[in-house]
Amino acid sequence: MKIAVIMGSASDWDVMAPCCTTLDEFGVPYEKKVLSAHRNPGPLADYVASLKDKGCEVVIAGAGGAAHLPGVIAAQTTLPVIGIPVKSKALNGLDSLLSIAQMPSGIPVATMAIDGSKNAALYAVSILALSDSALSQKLQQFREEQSQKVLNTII
Ligand code: RP5
Repeated sequence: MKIAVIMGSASDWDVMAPCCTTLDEFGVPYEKKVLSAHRNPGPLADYVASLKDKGCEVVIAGAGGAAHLPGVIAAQTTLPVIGIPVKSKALNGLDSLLSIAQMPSGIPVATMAIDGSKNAALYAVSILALSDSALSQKLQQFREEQSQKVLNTII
């Protein structure tokens, strides 16, 4: 697998599903896991430690509320980590967004939009495409098709 998709709770799945669908569309092998930074700190650490040996090159992590999951993962690996702030009930995801975006200097997390899991997949694909010319061509084709859809829109 090339990408680990980690979410803090099964309740995040509806938001994370478009990420997995997009990775499927690009044919990128990934593994998805539910692991909470605060409920499963030990198993999370073990899983993060196992990623490089499995061939993982990018981690995508979605969490809501006090969304420390992406930062906790980034603290334990030099793999690039992409964070998805999941919309929360209490604060509509502003808490998740700020928790993920405001990482202290030294441990970066690339932060997507609230519920922006499709873009997380596309960003991960663009990282992998740097060293995979077939994937790079697929990404270019995706962009061209997306552009054409807009140009073909009749209102
Ligand atoms: C976070 O708390 C999860 O990522 C989820 O977005 C939120 C609520 O989790 P549950 O209480 O539904 O398990 O850790």
